[in-house]
Amino acid sequence: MPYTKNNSLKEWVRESAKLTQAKNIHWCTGSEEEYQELINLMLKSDTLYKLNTDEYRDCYLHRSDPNDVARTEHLTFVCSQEKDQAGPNNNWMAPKEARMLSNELFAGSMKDRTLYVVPYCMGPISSPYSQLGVEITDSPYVVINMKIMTRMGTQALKKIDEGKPFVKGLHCTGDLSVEKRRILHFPETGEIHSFSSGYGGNALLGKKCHALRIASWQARQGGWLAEHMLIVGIENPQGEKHYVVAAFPSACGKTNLAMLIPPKDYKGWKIWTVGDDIAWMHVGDDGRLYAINPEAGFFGVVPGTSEKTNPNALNMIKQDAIFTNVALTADGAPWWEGKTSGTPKINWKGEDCDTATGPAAHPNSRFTVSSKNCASYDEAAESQNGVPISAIIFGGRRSNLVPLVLESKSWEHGVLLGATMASQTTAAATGETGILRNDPMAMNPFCGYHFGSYWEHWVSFAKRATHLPRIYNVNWFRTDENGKFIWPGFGDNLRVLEWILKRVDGKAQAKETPIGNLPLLSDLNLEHLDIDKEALEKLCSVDSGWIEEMKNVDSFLQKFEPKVPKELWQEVSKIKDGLKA
Ligand code: OXD
Ligand code: MN
Repeated sequence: MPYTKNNSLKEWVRESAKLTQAKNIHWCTGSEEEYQELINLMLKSDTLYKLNTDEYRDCYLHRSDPNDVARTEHLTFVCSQEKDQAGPNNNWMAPKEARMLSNELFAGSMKDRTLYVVPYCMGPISSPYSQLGVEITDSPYVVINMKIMTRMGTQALKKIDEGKPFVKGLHCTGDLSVEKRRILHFPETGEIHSFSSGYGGNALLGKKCHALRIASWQARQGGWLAEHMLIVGIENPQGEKHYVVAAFPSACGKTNLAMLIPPKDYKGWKIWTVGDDIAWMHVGDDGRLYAINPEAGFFGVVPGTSEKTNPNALNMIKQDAIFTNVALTADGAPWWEGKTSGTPKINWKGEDCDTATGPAAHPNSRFTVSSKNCASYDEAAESQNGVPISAIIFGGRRSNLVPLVLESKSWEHGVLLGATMASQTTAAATGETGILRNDPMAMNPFCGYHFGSYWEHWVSFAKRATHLPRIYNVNWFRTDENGKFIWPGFGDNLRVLEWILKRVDGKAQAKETPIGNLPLLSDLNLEHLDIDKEALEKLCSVDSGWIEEMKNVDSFLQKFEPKVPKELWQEVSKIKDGLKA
């Protein structure tokens, strides 16, 4: 065992090796040589394939077990001391019972396998807002992905050796059976136990398990926010730059929005990408909210990525990327639905492709790539203090009712907008897709505690910060009577962001309505946009369905009583009164 001054780490690695009966222990350094050695090991064992090197430099494909391709929310538990703390939004298991089950599952589970110790840092290595963790895993796939997604290895271990606290994550691939699969979180002690899945959201423990479920719990204690949000900088031709954060449920376009290419008529505008999935926000000395991205890479959904939807992503995955569950062309290039070149020959399961029997690439196939590969990467992603936030955006996938953009009237009203978000389900989690479900702040699968207390925490920022950002709700997904999207989306979403920033700077008007402030079409830049003005008018007005919607809001919030903050009920009453009037 290498020298680590941290006795708690030493002891935990020793205990875990004993429990799992691992054959070897490998302490990860995070070096390039180590990455290459693990790649070679996986190539040899046929768990990784090298892609066409002319088009894709140093890129690889991994295929998952077909029943392990997405997050499994029904097998994910928050094991807090009190059931009530986990809330109705989480599955709960008593910590004692969870530890007993975990001991049974992990006993002897790494026999004949190497146990990798993966020290990592979430956030810039020297930032006071970053956090450390160590993942123990038997999966080389997890190690190479953690190397891309986090600041992994010696640099993180050095901080842990200095005595800094760290989250302990124990992961084992097991036999990948769903019966034995459990993703257990112990928020009070900062521990995660994940068994029988190799899928990113279940197995790369720095991501959803640490940076959202455990971190959201810690953020409540520490007076900060851990959110499922992208962070993007928008610079106008005058050189003025604003950062916004935006929460959307999984697979609803966060990656596309984080690195969008401005439309052709937006000459001189620039987009800067800080993060595409998670934001940790704190109040700065000046009373503003600042955000850091705890991650160092993107674990993005591949299908749909094209020259039209996300040219930056299309380019950034042409080198040093790991693909999971995409299809292959005859010449060994990756292929996915939405890719405009090539033809699939082998599907994501490794079988001859027959698109009549299903998609060639899995709908939740992914790329893993360093943030620095992205042409719009912002150096500010390394800033120790993070970036100042001018607006917070919530958005869901709603085919009707919810307008293109809505501005909240106050912080509390904005928290209600986030708390009552709903969205159609996607392939990022197992289960039926396209079902409308409530997804407050896009945190339904990720908030590590009771939503009532979480909203109370959000509301409390009205007292913690003097210069809070304005809150907005957007919906790119409204469809017309033929089921066609009304708003073009992708790069054109900058038109909506521009309106938001004009509002922030006091340079645009708004229509005040009971549900919030809506844009005047004259304030939206619609030049060169081929869009039906009548449909757009509808998209920017109050739909008659809102009276019914407020009944749904009511019954949804009731589920979290008695912990719903009174401020949210007051906002509900104001909207209902306004709609009646
Ligand atoms: C993700 C997710 O992988 O939200 O980011 O599922
Ligand atoms: Mn996500």
